[in-house]
Amino acid sequence: MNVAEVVGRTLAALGVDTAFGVVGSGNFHVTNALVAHGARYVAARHEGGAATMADAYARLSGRVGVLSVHQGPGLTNAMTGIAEAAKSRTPLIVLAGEATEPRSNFFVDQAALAEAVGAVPLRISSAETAAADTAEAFRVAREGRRTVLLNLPLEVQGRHVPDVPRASVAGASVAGASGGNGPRGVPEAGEAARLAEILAAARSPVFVAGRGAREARHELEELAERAGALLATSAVARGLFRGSRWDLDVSGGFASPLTAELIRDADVLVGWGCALNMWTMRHGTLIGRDTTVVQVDLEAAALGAHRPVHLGVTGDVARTAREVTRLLGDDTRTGYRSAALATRIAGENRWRDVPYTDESGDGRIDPRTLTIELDDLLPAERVLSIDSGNFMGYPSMFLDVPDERGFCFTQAFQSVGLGLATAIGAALAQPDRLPVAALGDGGALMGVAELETVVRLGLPMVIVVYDDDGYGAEVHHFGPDGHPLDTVTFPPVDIAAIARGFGCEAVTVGDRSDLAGVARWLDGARERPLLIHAHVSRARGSWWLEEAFRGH
Ligand SMILES: Cc1ncc(C[n+]2csc(CCOP(=O)(O)OP(=O)(O)O)c2C)c(N)n1
Ligand SMILES: [Mg+2]
Repeated sequence: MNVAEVVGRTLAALGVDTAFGVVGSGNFHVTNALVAHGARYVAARHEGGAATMADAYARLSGRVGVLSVHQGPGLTNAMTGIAEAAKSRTPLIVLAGEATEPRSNFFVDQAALAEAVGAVPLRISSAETAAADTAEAFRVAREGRRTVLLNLPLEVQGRHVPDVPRASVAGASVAGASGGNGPRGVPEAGEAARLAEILAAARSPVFVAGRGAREARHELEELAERAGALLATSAVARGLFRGSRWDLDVSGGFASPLTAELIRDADVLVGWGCALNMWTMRHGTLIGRDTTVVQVDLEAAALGAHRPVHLGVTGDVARTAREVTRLLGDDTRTGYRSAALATRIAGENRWRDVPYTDESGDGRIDPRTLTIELDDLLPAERVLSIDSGNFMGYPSMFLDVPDERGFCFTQAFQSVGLGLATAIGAALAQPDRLPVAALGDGGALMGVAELETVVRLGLPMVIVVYDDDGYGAEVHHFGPDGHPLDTVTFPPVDIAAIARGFGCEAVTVGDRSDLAGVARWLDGARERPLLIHAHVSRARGSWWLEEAFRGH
């Protein structure tokens, strides 16, 4: 057995069940070894797509993701997706062939590339250490929640490895591959006691749960019940409290007027595994002047990193919530939870409950109307993935999701073009749900190669393209000041025809009645993916866009 085979075998033994990539000579053998030992390999059409598929798959399956790329350009093509994964602390292993000879065309400093985007560079250094190096990469990815570049030098890959007993390949157990977020941090007693005191005295507490709280719904709901707290999430944790009467949905730029009002009126705001960054807190405007702000995070360095907090608690979210619940005792406080407020939340909290004037006309549908109609048409058991752009607030907030595994938001790097690949990874991680991708025309055309992947995999996906013939984000940002817009506007493209060329079904939507074609597809066998090419009204920018540009 050679080194490449040992790497593939070791990862499969550690529980890796799916790998994404584009195969060239430098990752051919390692990819085949993964397959030979039971993993599924998903071929993408561009490494950028493959990286984001692996990222989304990891996020929605709770497993360590694996990406396999050729040395040099295979890796550079994947860099945007790797940066997104690294910023999101996705446990991901990037297997890359590596040309170590500087005269090679494929040579580039791969370790430096990884470091530049916050990924951890590691290398298979010898035949003797191949299994241990691989297990270490897996450990760093899973336990440290890091994106790891595991370089496979070409001259090492083919070396013979004296047979390694199977038991020694794994530095971690197979079951660990589907485990949670890694080490479980116990909060320091004084910090937990202080948080209990603050909550015991709170009149209107709100919890905001972020990525680090996605495994802790139960614990947070119990504590919120004792404290009388309302529940919100950051965008990446959207859906976590779905079904609760006290669920406010997303805090931040996407928050509905009622959600924003209730968060602003909180006397205590607790961020759980949540950065409390400019997005989630709308540049701080969601924090009232007298609000006591608390942050709970596994990593001490995260506390107060984005804004000052009155109390920082270093600890695992579930553990900390359990401990604070115990300290609060059996009393249940009313806090923020009045019957009148429950009625308001039920009737006013969703964006679709907010009245608006439909601006459809001249062959263009109002994106709000389009999305509300789709919310009614599409089955509730869905997994929703969103690209970046002016349009993104509409699907993010008007399309409901069943829970936090029904929403995939690859926006830490704010890159356009990741949406379709995100939807593919999400679909494979949640195969029992209808995958829905929401894209702008810019993002759709940037990532269009992966339509072939959707068709080839037989995914029953609905792809909604909000087409305004341009980069709406830029048009609405610069247009009002009279700047020329020729660099950000484009002639119409028949995206429906392009989709049919790839083997999708497609409907073109210019007004509400065209959505009958969507209903027909849903009632049919759904054998081919459906692309909905919607010409959307473009007279104004979306409500959250101005917010976004304040962060530039
Ligand atoms: C990779 C990348 N390139 C450029 C940008 C800058 N950018 C932000 S939004 C946007 C427009 C995207 O257009 P589209 O997908 O059609 O969405 P729209 O804004 O029109 O709704 C661009 C180019 C970016 N964020 N990421
Ligand atoms: Mg556009």
